[in-house]
Amino acid sequence: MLDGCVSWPRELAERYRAQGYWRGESLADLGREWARTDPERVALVTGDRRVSYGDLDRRADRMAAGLRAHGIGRHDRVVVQLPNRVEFVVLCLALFRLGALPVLALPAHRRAEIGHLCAHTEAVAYVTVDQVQGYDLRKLAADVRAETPSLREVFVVGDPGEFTALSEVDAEPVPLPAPDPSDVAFFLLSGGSTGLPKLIPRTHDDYAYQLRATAAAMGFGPDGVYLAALPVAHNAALGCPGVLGALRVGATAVLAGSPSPDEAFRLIARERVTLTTLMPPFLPLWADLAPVLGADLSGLVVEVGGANLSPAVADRVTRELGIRLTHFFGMAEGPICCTRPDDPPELAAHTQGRALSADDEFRVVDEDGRQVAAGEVGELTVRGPTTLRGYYRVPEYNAHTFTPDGFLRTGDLVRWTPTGELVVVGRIKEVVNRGGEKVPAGEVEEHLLAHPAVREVAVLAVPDRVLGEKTCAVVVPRADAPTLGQLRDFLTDRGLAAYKLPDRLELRTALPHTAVGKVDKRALGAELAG
Ligand code: J2J
Repeated sequence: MLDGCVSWPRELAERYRAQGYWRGESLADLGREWARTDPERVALVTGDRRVSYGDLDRRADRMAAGLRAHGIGRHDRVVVQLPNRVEFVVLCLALFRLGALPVLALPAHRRAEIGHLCAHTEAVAYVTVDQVQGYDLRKLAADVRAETPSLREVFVVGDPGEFTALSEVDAEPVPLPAPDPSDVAFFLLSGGSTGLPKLIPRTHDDYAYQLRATAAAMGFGPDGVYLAALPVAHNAALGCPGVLGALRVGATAVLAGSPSPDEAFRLIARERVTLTTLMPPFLPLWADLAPVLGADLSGLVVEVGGANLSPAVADRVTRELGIRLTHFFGMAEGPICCTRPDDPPELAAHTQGRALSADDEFRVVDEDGRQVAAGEVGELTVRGPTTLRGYYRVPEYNAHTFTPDGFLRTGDLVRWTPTGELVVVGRIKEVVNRGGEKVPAGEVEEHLLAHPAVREVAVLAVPDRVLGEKTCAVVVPRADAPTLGQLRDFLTDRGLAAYKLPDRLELRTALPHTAVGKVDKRALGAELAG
C-alpha cells in the first residue's frame, strides 16, 4: 500500500477476501467490458451530449497515455477539482488506469483548501476549470504552484491561459500495467475533522465493493439511470452507487449542474432517471415545485442523507410525490447504513437503516470507550471492509481517531433499534452540518484567530429552519469589534471556501470554559439556541 496509508491487518483482509467482498476488482476497468460488448451503450449524459461506453473507454485510454507523456505515473497524486462534467469521469478513469491517484477536491474549494491538498499530498498536478461564476481558478493555480514545489503541471478545462488545456492531454493509447487492487485508487476528503482537511485513501478493492453493494441495495442494474445532482467529487454521488457504480453495472449516469428543481426535473423526465441522491434541504423544495412545474417523480428512488432528515418531510415526499425514499448514513471514510427501496416508508422516515456489509462491525461506546447497553446512545465506532484504517500522512491524528483495535471513531452519536436499524441522534465532533455541507469548526476558528480584531473565538452550529444548522462565530474582540461582513471578507481573502464562512456573528466579553479550560461549546450552543 502507498506509503503514508494504513493497511488492514492481514487476518481481516483475508476474511474480506474469503467472504467475497474484495474480489481483486480494479477501478481502472470500470466500463471496459461494456465498451467491448456494447460500445454504443450510453454511459454519460450532460446537456445535449451523450457519451457511449466505447467513446468513454477510448478517451480514458488516450488521456492516460497523454498524462503519461507529461510524466505522470503510478502513485503520483493529482488534485482534481472539476464540476459534474464528462471530463471529470474521463480524467478519473485515466488516472486509475495509470495507477496515479486522484485527490478529489470539491468545486467550492478555494486557495486555502487547494493549497493544503497540493502541499500535503505533494501533488504533481492540479486539474481545474478556467473559471466559475467570475472566479478565476487559473489565478488560484498560479498562486498554489508558486508555493508548492512538487506541483509541475496544471491542466485546465476551458481556456488554459498560461497552463495546458486538458483537451490537449491526448496520445495514442499505450499498454499500461494493471494497478494492484489492494492498493489506494484515490483520495476522498473527510467532512469532519479537527484542523486541516484530512484525506481518506480508498482502495480499488474496497470501493469496488461499495459500488457493488450499494447498487445491489438500491436494486440498480444495467437498465438504471442515475442522476448526479450533487457534486460527483462527493462520495454520495460518486460511489453509492453513483456515477462510478453506474459505469460498473453498464447503466447511464446523467451529470447535472445542481439539484435545482428546474434542471433536475427536466433531466429526470427526458432521461427517465431511476435513481438520484439529495441532501435533506432539497426535499421540501422538490415537493413545493413538482406540482408547479408539472413534474412526475413517482417511482423515482431518492437516496437522502448527509444530515438530519425530518420525518415529516420524508413522509411528505413519499405521499405527495410518490418518491421511494431511502435514507443513507454515509461517510467518505467508508461506513454506510441505509434503508432499502422496498422497506416500509416509516423506516426511511425514522432511521438510517441497516449496515451495508454483514462484516461491518459497529460498536456504540460511552466517553470512556466502553460499549453501552443495547439500544442506548453513544458514539458510533466502526471497522469493516469499506472503512479506512487511517487517514493519509497524519499518524498522530490517527492515534486518537482510531481505537487500538482499529475502529474509526465517527464522532456521531447514535443508537440501534431492536430490529437493527441505525438512528443518528447527535454529534460530538466539532463540525457544523449545513444541510449536508460540513464546516470544520476548528479550521474556521484558526483562520479567524488571525484577524487582528479577534482575541478569542468559538465556531459552532446554531439551528436553521432550512439547512438544519448554520455557522455562528462567537468572538471576543480586541479593542474594535469586527462586523460579520469584515470577518467574511477576511476569510474570503485568506482563500477559504464560501460555504465555510460564518452565517452569524455574536460578540462576547468572554467565552465560557469547562473545568479543564476548554471553551464550553455546549453551554454556548444552549445559550445561542435559547
Ligand atoms: C445525520 N447525519 C448524517 C444522516 C451522514 C452517503 C450519504 C452521505 C454521505 C456524507 C456519504 C447522515 N443523518 N443520514 O458519504 O456516502 C453526517 C454524519 C457523518 C457525516 C459524514 C454517503 N448521513 N451524516 O454525508 O463524509 O455526521 O458523507 O459522520 O460528507 O455526515 O459526512 P460525509
